[in-house]
Amino acid sequence: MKEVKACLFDLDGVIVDTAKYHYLAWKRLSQELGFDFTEEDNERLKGVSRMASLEILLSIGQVVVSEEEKLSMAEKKNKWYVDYISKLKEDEILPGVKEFLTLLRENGIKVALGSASKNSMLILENLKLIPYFDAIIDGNKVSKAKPDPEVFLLGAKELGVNAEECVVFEDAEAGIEAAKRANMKAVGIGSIDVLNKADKVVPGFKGIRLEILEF
Ligand code: B16
Ligand code: MG
Repeated sequence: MKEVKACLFDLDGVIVDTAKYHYLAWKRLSQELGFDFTEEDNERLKGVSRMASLEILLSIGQVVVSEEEKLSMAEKKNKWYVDYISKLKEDEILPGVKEFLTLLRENGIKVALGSASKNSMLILENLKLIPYFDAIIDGNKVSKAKPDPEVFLLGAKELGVNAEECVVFEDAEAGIEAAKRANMKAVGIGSIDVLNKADKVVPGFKGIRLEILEF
């Protein structure tokens, strides 16, 4: 491939495991609605936008509500979620992430966030990671959810690089698809069984070197 000029990172599941806090908040909502929501069910919400996640949750519980009620449920869940992530500390950054971000900076490779979350600024602030990013693209800036490539294309645009010069790090299938549709290389963080459409898959960032960017 062309020389790599930028790396784009998903947030939840790549930089920090916020999925557990999403789970606790969705579970609380399901209990209020009178059904159970399991950790296995929660897998279906990874990388999915807030409103789409609510739709999945309601379908699991076979609950039918008006659009207005959906908005107030999503707001309620978000308040509980924000309570959790307000307490996030730097030690929750996933192993090796900070070291890899530092390595990229030292080698002149630009860094952007490409997340579906509308809470990404709060999370990055609490993790003290803002200075590591040259651009932050999140759920507040895009209208189309992954697997649409919008979030990553906007990232490349804000960084002033071409899509073919970007590598995306993602933990969700929809995110890998978004990267491929954007004409970028995709590194899956997690298991090859789930992320088999990625160009490479690694379990995490611990010990990762710049060679990961060679394709
Ligand atoms: P919020 P990512 C995604 O983050 C999460 O994986 C997904 O579970 C969540 O519903 C979505 O953000 C929206 O988050 O409710 O905070 O706006 O993986 O794209 O970084
Ligand atoms: Mg993710």
